[in-house]
Amino acid sequence: MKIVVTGGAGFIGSHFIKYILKKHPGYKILNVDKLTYAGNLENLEEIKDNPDYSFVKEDICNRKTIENAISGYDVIVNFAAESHVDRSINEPEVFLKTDVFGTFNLLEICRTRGIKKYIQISTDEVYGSADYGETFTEESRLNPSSPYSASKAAADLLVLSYYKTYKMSINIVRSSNNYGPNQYPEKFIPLFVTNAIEDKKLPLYGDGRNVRDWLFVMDNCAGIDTVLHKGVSGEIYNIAGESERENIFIAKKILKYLGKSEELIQFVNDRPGHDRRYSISCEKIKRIGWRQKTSLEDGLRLTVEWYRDNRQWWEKIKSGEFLKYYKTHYK
Ligand code: NAD
Ligand code: TDX
Repeated sequence: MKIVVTGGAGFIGSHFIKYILKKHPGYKILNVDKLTYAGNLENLEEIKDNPDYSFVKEDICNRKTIENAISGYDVIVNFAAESHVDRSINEPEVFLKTDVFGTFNLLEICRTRGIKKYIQISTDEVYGSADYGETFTEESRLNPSSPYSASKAAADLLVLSYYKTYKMSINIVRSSNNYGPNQYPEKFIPLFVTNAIEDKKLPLYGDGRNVRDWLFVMDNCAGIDTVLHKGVSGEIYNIAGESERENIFIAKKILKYLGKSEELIQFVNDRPGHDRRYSISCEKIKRIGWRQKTSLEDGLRLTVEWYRDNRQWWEKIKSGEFLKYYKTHYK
């Protein structure tokens, strides 16, 4: 199989590329990534010379170059997105461009160039906040809260329209919150782990009791691989971590693993429109063979150890673009 992965230099995309090359020897992967602040070729260092892997630096909004590069490929798996909710609140425009128009562009490329299959990497955030006791299935209504999740929901609807109108073979994968090595340290877990290592405060939004469902990144990659090979065209598949925890629980766990004081936790102003809880059912993807392998306990410990042992990876990031952004918006 010849797979185009867009956004493959980011957190989940880079793990997916490494996962596929290992699991399916002989598969070819072309990574198309604009290398925004979140794209990092260091994430792919170990496979950069693999003859089955190639890379093109390009924006998914630019049709021409991508059309030429992807000739002969079977499938596009679209990870490329602006992915951070807080940034979407401060600077929403680029979310519309990449997450909506970029998706449209890739769909048009598939339609006009006869690419056999398109997989959209979406998110549980498109369902919006779940009440306590409520769990969303793939049939639940879309009710996004932030410009980020609204742009992802818009993209999902476009993808579904290409299935209905043009009979294109598509799938949509909606996963819960991923965590693991190589996640950009603006997201909750890597921000809190790296701040704790540096003895900096951990800024916990609101009352710290918002609930997220944590999924180890490799389990998500395995789920996407399952959909790639066994997904029924036109279908949406949720991938859940089945590990819902309040943010304060995760913060305390991180501090415990690192042997740091809970006094590092600092309650700060809440995120506007902050979804209280995410909860999705993953019974449908289980029916086509996926099972989670890594418990939150094991995954979180491994993740904390990775950040402790790979300071060179995140120190560069935290002193560069990230610091500039943080100073503009938070100080
Ligand atoms: P990330 O921000 O780490 O990586 C995004 C990648 O996309 C980067 O390499 C970036 O350079 C690239 N990119 C951004 N704009 C681009 C453009 N216009 N053209 C080409 N490349 C572009 O994101 P992530 O956390 O790895 O998320 C990947 C996908 O998974 C996203 O679509 C996101 O919505 C979805 N998702 C993420 C999570 C999560 O917890 N991280 C959960 C559910 C779904
Ligand atoms: O500094 C922080 N303090 C804090 O309390 C940050 C960055 C976050 N939080 C809270 C907000 C959320 O309740 O932690 C929780 C997780 O926050 P994020 O890591 O920003 O993730 P979230 O907003 O849940 O969105 C993530 O999951 C779904 C990803 O960023 C999305 O790309 C994905 O679609």
